[in-house]
Amino acid sequence: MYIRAYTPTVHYLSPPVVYHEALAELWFDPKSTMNLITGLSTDEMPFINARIQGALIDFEDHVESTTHFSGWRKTRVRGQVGELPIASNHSLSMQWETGKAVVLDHYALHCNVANTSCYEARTVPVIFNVSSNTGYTSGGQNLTVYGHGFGQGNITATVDGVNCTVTQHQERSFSCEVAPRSAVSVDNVAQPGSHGLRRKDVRKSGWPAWSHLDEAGHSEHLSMHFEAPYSNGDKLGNVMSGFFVAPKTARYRFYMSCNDKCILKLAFDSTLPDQKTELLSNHHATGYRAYFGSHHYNLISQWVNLTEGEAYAIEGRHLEYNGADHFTVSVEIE
Ligand SMILES: [Ca+2]
Repeated sequence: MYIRAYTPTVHYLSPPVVYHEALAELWFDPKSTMNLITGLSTDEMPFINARIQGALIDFEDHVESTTHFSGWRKTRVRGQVGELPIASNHSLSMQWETGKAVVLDHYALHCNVANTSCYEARTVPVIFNVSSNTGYTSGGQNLTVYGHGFGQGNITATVDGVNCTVTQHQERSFSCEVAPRSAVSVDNVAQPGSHGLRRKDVRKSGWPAWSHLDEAGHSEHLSMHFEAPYSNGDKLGNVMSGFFVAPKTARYRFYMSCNDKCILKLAFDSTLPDQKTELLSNHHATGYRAYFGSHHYNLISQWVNLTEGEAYAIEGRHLEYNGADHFTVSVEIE
């Protein structure tokens, strides 16, 4: 096979679904191109830029003129997503002095279960804050929602299942009027909501333990897929929790990889989110997204029967001592 030594390749964006100000990692291979790069000024990067559709990814805090990317292997760079129009399908690009990188769509392209919608990157609106967390059953309250991505309109808003009629919208906020509700909202019950998982980021000064993951007072983040940020530090842990909504009534099995240790739990009964069963437990460091080849590790679950539209509580727990770290969970539909 003929391989173009000076054509870098882009593998994928992780996560592929992003929102304004989200951090994302672009995985690529510079091939031999780094060998051609000399004499960069201090405000330059080894590559010229990377974009999601037309919009630049901001690498200012993550890449310097002296940053080295090893060739002929998959490497990555972390950046912040800028002001992007909301769209279900954006393309990725990465510009080098030698030209544009080739985007490898057998890695980069993601599709829905029906294979009717595919994308290299998808942008979604994000909510950062709402003007009130409480209201009245009589309705009529005017609510302002702050975030990004509301400029295009076409917004359907509900508050605890009740319609909220949008009265005005702009890029960073929209307002809506809450309809009456027949009863007071139920409190302290886990409820499947919008896309993504809650990621609790636990940092310790000493070696982390499983019990530390249940302590209060750690930062929380929205994760758009079941993967912790790659190479995120030492002496840390992650708890990733949310609901898996089965897209079809079928058998599913889950895959897990991590460095250093990880556990995956699933509630087989969608009405009992607190009763989770341990699906996978791995106490060995694996390669990044490396589910295969380590047959003595517990990385692939048994098949489980799940029902279309049901939301099953799922939770991943991860510990990192030092050195490399990563944590990924994937799913297969039979
Ligand atoms: Ca490690």
